[in-house]
Amino acid sequence: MKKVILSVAIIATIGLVSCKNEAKKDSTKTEQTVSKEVAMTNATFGVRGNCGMCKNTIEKAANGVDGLASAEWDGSKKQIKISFDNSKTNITAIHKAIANSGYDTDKLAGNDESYKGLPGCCQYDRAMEMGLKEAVKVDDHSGHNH
Ligand SMILES: [Cu+2]
Repeated sequence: MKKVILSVAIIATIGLVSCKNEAKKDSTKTEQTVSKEVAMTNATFGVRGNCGMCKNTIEKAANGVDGLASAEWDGSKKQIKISFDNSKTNITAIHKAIANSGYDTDKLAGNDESYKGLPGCCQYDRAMEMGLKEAVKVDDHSGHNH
């Protein structure tokens, strides 16, 4: 009976050691990813839009640009945060890709045909403010108590 307990303990120890080794490998991987990201150019600019579907369309358009690392549109600030490899693309190409999908950026007007093809809820107000410093509440009508 003691032998059984002992061998279980040994197996458990081996298991722990191998887990530790795996963890070490993982941290090396993470460091490599971080050093890659350092070479990326980050930018933020205004993009008009309404909802989660707009977010998908805008981010998909930006991500379609070769050299784009990440794109995140903030619906409450009406702006996009991007990260890209500036040896492969530039900020103007990203503005163009978003405008082609029908969305206005703070530099380029969205393509009219694409805008008309957007679902009704996504046909945003083309005069709305974008690139806001303070987040505005989206689709929230509970704050009308003044
Ligand atoms: Cu939408």
